Amino acid sequence: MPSAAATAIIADLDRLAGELVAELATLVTEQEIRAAQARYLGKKGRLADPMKALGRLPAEDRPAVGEAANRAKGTIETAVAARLRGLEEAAMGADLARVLDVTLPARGARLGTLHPLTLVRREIEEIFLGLGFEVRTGPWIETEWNNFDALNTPADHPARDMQDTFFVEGGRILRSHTSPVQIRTMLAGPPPVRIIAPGNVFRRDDDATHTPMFPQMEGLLVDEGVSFADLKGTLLHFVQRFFGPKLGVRLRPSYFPFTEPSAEVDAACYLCDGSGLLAGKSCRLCKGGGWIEIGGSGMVHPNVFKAVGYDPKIVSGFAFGMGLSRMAMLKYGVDDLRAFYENDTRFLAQFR
Ligand code: 2NL
Repeated sequence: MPSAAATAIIADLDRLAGELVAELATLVTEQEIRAAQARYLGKKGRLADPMKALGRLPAEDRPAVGEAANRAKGTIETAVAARLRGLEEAAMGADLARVLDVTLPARGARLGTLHPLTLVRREIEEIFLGLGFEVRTGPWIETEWNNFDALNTPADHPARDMQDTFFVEGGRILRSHTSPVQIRTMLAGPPPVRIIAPGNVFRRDDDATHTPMFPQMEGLLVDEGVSFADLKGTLLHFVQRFFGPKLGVRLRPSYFPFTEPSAEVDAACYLCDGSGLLAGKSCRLCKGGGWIEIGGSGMVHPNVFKAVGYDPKIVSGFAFGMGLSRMAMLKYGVDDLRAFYENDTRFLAQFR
């Protein structure tokens, strides 16, 4: 028979274990459960006092109280382990219950589109590559000599004014046309030359119809016996490939310092087929004239050949230039130049 003191300790241990088991049922997190375990089984936990009392009991009481102490510890540890396992299983269950439909088709990656000015440049490049021209490019920052002097443009020409051209440090300028590319090409080697020079050029203009930077494309062909008829035939081929197979070309007398004779280039209006009439009314593209202006052209001025060391008595050549934004506006029916530079993808993604 255990003593009364032993019986009281045994009852204490059993009661404490029962209390913890009851408390465990109300706890939610692993942290709370482990804290409760420590509150009972820890060094200064609630089971510490009855355990100390065990040491002061007479030897004959110790086995029964020791057994009760082990039982209480076991009960607590088992209950804590069961709760922790329950938590783990609940977490695993939640993970498994997550719905992941792997048969759902993926959202397709949106493909970008090429800028309309890039599309137009490439299309024009293809046409001239087909005629045996090469594509050449050059730097944006140029010498005044490459941009003006070599092109027979006198020192007092308005284009050379600070109001019209961007001057940068060191006496250089932002090229105002791509002609310096042709000058560099001729300086670099003998004729024949058949090149087109696409690229951005810069002028001090900024309003509804002018941007300070705009893309241009020039062409140059130099050889022996090149005539004005070769110029017109080349432009006619270009217009028919770019705008439509039956359309004509019109050359109107004009003036550029670097060509003589010089001509503005018109293409027959592709919208009204050159008639100026659309559904009985004046064509909205050519305004009834039947022609649309697409650029300038001419026979290379002898002074340009002299500047690059070609002999104008032996070689002749033609050159032409066009604005790529104008080509894109005509081709795609865009009526506001600024749309090309606003980076609004609702506009840009329409071209492919
Ligand atoms: C236009 C007019 C033109 C040229 C560009 C050129 C280049 C050399 C020699 C002679 Cl290296 N000419 N280029 C000639 C005539 C017209 O462009 O309206 N461009 C948008």
